[in-house]
Amino acid sequence: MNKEKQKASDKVALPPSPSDATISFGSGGEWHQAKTADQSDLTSNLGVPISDNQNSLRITPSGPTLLEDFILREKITHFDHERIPERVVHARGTGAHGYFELTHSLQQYTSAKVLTEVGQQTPLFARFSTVAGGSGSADTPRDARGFAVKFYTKQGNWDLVGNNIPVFFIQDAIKFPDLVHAIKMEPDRGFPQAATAHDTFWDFISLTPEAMHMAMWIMSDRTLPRSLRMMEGFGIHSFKLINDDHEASFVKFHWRPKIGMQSTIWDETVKIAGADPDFHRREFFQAIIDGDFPEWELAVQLFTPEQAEQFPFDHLDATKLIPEELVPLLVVGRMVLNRWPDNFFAETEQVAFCPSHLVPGIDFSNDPLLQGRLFSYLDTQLSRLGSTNFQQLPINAPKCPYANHQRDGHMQMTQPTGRVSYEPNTLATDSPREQVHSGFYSMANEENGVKGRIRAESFADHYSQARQFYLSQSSYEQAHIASAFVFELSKVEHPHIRLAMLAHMRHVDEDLAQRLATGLGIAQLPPAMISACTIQILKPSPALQLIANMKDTLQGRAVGVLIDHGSDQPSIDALTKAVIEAGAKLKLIAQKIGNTTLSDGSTLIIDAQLAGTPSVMFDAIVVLLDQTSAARLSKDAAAIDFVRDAYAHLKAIGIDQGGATLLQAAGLQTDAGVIAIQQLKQFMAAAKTRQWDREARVRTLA
Ligand code: HDE
Repeated sequence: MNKEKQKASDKVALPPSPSDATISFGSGGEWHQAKTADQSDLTSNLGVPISDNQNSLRITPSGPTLLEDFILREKITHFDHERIPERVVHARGTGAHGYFELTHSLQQYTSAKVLTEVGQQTPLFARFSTVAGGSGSADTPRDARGFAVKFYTKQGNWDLVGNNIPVFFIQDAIKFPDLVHAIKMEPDRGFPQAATAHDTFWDFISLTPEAMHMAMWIMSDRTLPRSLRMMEGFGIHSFKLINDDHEASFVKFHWRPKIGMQSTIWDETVKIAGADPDFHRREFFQAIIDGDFPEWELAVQLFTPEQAEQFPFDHLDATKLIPEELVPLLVVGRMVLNRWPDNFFAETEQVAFCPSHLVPGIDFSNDPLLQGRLFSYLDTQLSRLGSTNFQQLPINAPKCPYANHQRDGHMQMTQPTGRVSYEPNTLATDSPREQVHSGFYSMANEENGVKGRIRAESFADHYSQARQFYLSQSSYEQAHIASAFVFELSKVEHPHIRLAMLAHMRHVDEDLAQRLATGLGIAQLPPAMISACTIQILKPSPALQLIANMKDTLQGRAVGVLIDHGSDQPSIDALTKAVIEAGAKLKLIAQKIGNTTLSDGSTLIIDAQLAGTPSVMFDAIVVLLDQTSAARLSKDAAAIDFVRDAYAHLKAIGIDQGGATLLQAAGLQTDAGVIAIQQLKQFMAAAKTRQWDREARVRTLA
């Protein structure tokens, strides 16, 4: 660049944003923003007004930038430190504010006001997450989902930090770092991201018999939720409830989605990850913004220590669940999420959940996994948020009064007054004191016996509930589980790992083991793994199924309608009305966004472009085209994929004659789920579910 040219370019300031109406140009190409009445002055962090936020301080247009420019340095330094360490696990997440309303008092069991004051609304913040991926990973890998709720109760914060699966991989906290290292990207190559389909994960699982029950759950469609508001949540561990008389009972917590559970299927999930990596986050955001508030029931399973003695498993073992048929669920309240955070970082990122955050009337059990978690979360917050004062961040601070003598530390935000910072004292009679009667009470347990690194014998049964889970599933779900195992183990490079998994599966179900062997091209099953105890024959539990427990509703779901110029206006009208009445959303898709002219000459605004909106984004589709458009779209791969995928993903497809032409061009047969749109009622009924019977015709399952 010659000197003349360089000088000219030095003078060119950044172009103004076209959307910003307040921008005006000064002489010589510089520009400044004229302030409107509702804008405040731009200042440094110390309140110094800033006159130029576009140019750094330099000597001559072609000279160096000066170190003296404290405005530049402050801005860049702050920017350099914008990121905090992401969560070691559960890094990818999304959260929302809401409330919990108690509908049934547990007064008999607990003194916790949040569980005894019927009608009381307790504010809360909930965060949902995947476990394995980094914070920038896609929303829809096959993974357990975190389900963490922070209740800001009158008696302090209570964090119920659970998952969408009622059991866990391991029994003792000391194994957690190994599990997580095995699941995450392999350390030498830095992949795969957010996936269990790799050697280190299955190597670890194959050497960890206690993980077999969880392995069945994660290979099921439970790990492919259709929406965050369509999944269950579980506290997993047993906790204790303690009443006013200091009597204890055990409790397990369950969240049940109001609109029921729904899952995607694997091929669809993989395609969603490409089409919209923010699929869950976006859908959740939109539901809240639209006032379609996600809602769950909170239910409890209550049981006495004496009842627990009779269970055919140890409830302190987090790899076990208590079947609902054994201890029924009692619904005690509901959670409604009705406010999106103002700022993702300040709230969703900085929220710090700790299972050790309990309130009076609730206590821990001796579950060794829970016991380890009581240490881990506080410790990890110190590393992530940098200071013991993370509790003072608005999202973490209690909403009830709080006071103590803890002082100072990094980033202390409070400014206590007075000379007393200890207790007891005589110098400040109004300083905080213990609450002997209403304060947190730890259950007076008698513990005696030998100290050691102990695994209880009652924890030795690793296969009975894994078997019960598998045998409780419908044939479609069993086929999905078997196919997921085959998919994952086919990605494993070491054959001995596959064989070890088959050796475990023989205890779950011989037929399942054989299906996996066939799917993996293994001619002969290996001998079964040695089991530390006799495997029990437990009754199947229908409550563990997904399909049978889906609700007969289209609420919260989405119907995609492919139209074009000339599409039939009365059909679109009738369909729109029916979908909205059913509590679902309807999206119009066409080759181009903008306006489309319909059969009657009226125009409609298109919601989304066909090439960028595959049918995986919807629960059911409709194709309404005149014959000219149908002929044109029959030559468009995006349109062919739209219907082919919907068909392969077992969705209801509504068609008119043009739709039928497109289906024919895609080589699809009609079946009970392909419905003429004149039969609107029939289509709406089919849209609520998947066409399970179609599956055997469209895909080879294990
Ligand atoms: Fe966590 N887990 N975990 N975990 N976990 C974390 O805490 C840990 C476990 C769960 O949205 C970390 O703040 C140990 C079971 C959720 O912010 C960390 C053990 C369950 C979230 C941690 C477990 C969970 C976490 C990472 C074995 C289901 C996300 C960042 C003893 C009941 C919460 C953080 C959010 C997060 C440790 C096992 C659920 C490192 C040591 C079992 C939902 O502290």
